[in-house]
Amino acid sequence: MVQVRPLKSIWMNGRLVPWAEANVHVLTHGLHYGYAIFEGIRSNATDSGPAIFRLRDHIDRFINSAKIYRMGLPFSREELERACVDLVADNGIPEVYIRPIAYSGAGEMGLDPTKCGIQVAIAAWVWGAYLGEENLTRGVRAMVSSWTRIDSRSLPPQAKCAANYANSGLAKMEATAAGYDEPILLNSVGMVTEGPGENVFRVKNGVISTPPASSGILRGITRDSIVRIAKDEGLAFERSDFSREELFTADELFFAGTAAGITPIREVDGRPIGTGKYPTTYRLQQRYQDAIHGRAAAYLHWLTPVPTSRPVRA
Ligand code: PPE
Repeated sequence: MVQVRPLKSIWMNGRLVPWAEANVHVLTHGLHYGYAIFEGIRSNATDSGPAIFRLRDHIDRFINSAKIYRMGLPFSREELERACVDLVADNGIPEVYIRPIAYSGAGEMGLDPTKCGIQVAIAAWVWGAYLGEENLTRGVRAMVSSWTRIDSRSLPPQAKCAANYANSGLAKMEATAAGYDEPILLNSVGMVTEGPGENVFRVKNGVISTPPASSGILRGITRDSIVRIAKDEGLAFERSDFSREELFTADELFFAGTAAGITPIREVDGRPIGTGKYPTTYRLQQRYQDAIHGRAAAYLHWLTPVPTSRPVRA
């Protein structure tokens, strides 16, 4: 958990407002019923200034989440993209986590959100490694959760809806209360899905695998980037379901997400994973770092530069 340090501004419904003024009413509909969709994006420092990683893909996913929830977004894709760029530029810090959120606003209570206006806000803050800086090399200790991951029949996991994170939160609290760093959730037929805020990857006999979208996961943009990088590196990759015991017998396991980056998993349910060395994980981690920091020509098209008129602080 990281204390959020206030920055300068937050984008709310079309304009930048001072950080302290970006408030909502306690009767905000989305707060009561979880009717909010959001994104998590990162801006990173590169040699030619700050750049937002895969902005278009994140905004596209945001728009898809809105579609799934019948939310009419009052802003276009281009307006939302520009808002993210303006927000990073205005706050003057190159390395920030960007959080667009759309939610049903105050006005009517009751379960039908279509009577409430849709509000859109975008905030940014400084967020280091989600699962701990030291765990980027050491790896986290995970446990398989007793909570079943939500699925498309109840809460569609492919929509990044706030309500999904109540399920994630139950699993996360269970894991931390039991002395672990992070849970891994299984679906209703017992196959591995994902972490509470990251996708899961396995390496076995030189083959990298990750559960398919049909297992009931968020289609991660980091996940997609890893698939592309693995291909480019000539590594064998497949989308395939795997079970709990296949976690235990993996050579390497790792979590992947915008906030978490690529974080090795060193233990599951008290069983050490592989030999405790993560050559494939580190190799992907290195290439991913190169990609997000503009050091890999092949992935420069994933970056949206943020124009800065003034010197920026790291
Ligand atoms: N699964 C879930 C459930 C998930 O929340 C995320 C992102 C991912 C997979 C990975 O998706 P992507 O970031 O596109 O590679 N989780 C966000 C953190 C949520 C939080 O606020 O906590 C994130 O990484 O931004």
